[in-house]
Amino acid sequence: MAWFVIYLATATVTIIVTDVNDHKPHFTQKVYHATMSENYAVGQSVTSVSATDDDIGSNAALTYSLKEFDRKYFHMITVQATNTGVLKVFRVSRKLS
Ligand SMILES: [Ca+2]
Repeated sequence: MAWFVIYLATATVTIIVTDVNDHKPHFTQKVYHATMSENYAVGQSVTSVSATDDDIGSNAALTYSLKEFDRKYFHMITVQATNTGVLKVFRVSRKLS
């Protein structure tokens, strides 16, 4: 006899995009879904997000961040070259045993 125990967990994070003046940025998707393994390491990328902005130059430069509560397990980096945000693992919790 064998048992298969599958632990599933979900997390919802709120990503904030900020910019400089004039036109507001808009995320290219309202919701991003990502699946990650329990073996993900700290610093590993979970997903990337992007927004568009009708401004040009530095006014179109975007900064992505997370709400404070979501920073417990994730952190967000902004890739200036592509104007995208990357969600990364900040902390892992493995207290199942
Ligand atoms: Ca703008």
